[in-house]
Amino acid sequence: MSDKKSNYSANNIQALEGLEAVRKRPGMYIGSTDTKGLHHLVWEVVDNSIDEHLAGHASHIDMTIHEDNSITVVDNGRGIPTGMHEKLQKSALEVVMTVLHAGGKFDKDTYKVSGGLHGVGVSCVNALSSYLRAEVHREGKIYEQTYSQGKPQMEVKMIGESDKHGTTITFKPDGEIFDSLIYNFDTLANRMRELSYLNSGLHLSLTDEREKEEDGSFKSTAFYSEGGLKEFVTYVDESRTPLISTPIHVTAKEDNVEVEVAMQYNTSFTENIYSFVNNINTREGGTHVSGFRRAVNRVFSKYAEDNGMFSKLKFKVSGEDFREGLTSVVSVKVPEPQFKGQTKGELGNQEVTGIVSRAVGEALSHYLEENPKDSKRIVEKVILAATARHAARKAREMVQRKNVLTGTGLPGKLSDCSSKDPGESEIFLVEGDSAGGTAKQGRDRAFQAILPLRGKILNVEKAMEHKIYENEEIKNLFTALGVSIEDKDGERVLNIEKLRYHKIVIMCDADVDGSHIVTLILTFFFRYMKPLVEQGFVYIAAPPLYLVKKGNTKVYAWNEEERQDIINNMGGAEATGIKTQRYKGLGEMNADQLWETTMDPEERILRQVTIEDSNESDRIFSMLMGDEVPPRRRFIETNAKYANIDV
Ligand code: 0RA
Repeated sequence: MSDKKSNYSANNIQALEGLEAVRKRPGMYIGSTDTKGLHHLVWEVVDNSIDEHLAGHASHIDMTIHEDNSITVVDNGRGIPTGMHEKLQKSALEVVMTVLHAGGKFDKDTYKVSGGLHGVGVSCVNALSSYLRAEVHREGKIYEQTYSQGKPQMEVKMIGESDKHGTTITFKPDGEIFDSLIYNFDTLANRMRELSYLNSGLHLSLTDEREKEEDGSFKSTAFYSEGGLKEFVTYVDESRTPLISTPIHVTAKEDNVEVEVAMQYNTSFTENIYSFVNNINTREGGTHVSGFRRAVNRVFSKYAEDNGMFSKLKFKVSGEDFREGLTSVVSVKVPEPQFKGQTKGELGNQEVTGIVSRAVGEALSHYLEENPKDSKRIVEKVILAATARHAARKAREMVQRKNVLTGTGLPGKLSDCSSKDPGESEIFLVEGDSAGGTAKQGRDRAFQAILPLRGKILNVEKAMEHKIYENEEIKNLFTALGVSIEDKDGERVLNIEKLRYHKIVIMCDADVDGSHIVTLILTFFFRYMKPLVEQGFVYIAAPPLYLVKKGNTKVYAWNEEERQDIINNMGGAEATGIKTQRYKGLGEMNADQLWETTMDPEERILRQVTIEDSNESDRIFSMLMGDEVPPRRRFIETNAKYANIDV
């Protein structure tokens, strides 16, 4: 067997299960069969290619979306082994592609790091594809095998000679399994950009054969980062004003755990931590994030105390104050990660806390010693944060105490529903008092509450925290919803135990001003009530744009295409007694119309707000609502053709 010399032998593969299990319960292996699951297939393949990069063998990963929504991933790694697997008497390639859990994760020594959350192997992708073709360039030869629903359609075949090495996988997701088969360019591109920052030195490209540019070439994009996470923080902080000249960058390795951290202070008031374990975003943080925070608190406290910088303060500086306006990316590579938490998005390995804390602590201490000017700036900002937090807390307590004193504490502007069951209750946040009045008449008061909001609510991206709690509209929101912010070990947490409605519906005009107001409200939810968004309680109402009338027949249309269809169905051109009314605002509808089209659960369209990609959402919010104008203009120019920004 020709694989003898390499450190891998085909026999290391442990045969586990057949692929029928995957087709029977796909959700168990890839999470879901919606578009999320569809995209998951791509990352399963790419994970393997990245592992080749981490093992020092691959420098390029090129992805193509074909016209029929099949995907090709090409890497220049070692190539999947093709030698004979003695126990199974099959080519290793066939074993990797058709036996569950076999792909790449045979034994711990073959790979330093293997995909954490994904890591179910390319065989899963094979099982869930109507067609898959693997091409391997290895040891001077080209090999091929094709499959259908995971079953080989031929023996592994040698089809030519090659002086290259690597693996090419083409697959078409199975329509019997997935609800949607359409790939989203931006979803793939965003993750590839992230992967390029997380794996410096790796070239990634994406080509979309479904779309042509003006010059006739296919739409495509490429990512490459030399500076890694240092460039990542600069990218996510594009719209914020930096406080220090360059990001602080930490790299270290201890006990086979690799640590890379980059941090930048900016003039904003929010903390942004992006954390990753083996390239996978850990949304719920975990031991690596704890280690990072511990080091930041420890080192900055000591530095400020040693230099007498906190001596005049009348209150304690909390951990949160050290991280206000801090954007950081914490990435660790751990050989055997353990994930826990609701969505398995939290790292559990205890040993990692100390390793990250030591690495970051040491690097930060050095940094503070060597950069006295920047260090002083940071500490001054921390003192400002502590002072502001002190003021915010007082403002918050005032608001919350007042509610207790005035009995129910519900805002006067709220027209509440009769039901007290949050599960069936809805609240409509309506732009302006007049539309609020119409909504109040039109609603079903049994389960629908109305809270009118004054025109443009405060832009929280630009305001100091205590100003936010003093704002009338925002106070009303907190009390109407029944949620409050509490201090827990010096951290702010949103208490939603007493949430009064499980549907919070933002209802604004379908015009430019209306979408601006939606964005302002969403920014507020994203920054101050994120758990409500994460748990799926926030929705956007979609009022119709047109009413088409012919005699006594009235039909609503939500876009131009629908309007045309309706007109055609009514028997032709507008000129024959058919009339179209364009609704510019909610105010132009009467109560019955608003109920029929926008509020009636049987008829209405609600868009649920989800945080598909938390990092990208954060960047977009800070760009749309923050200080810096050029990135905002660029964003609006490039996205102008999409009328709605779907968060
Ligand atoms: C099994 C073993 C080795 C590599 C791979 C699988 C592998 C899988 C994929 C999937 C896409 N690209 C890939 N590249 C490699 C180790 C090979 C060795 O030790 O020579």
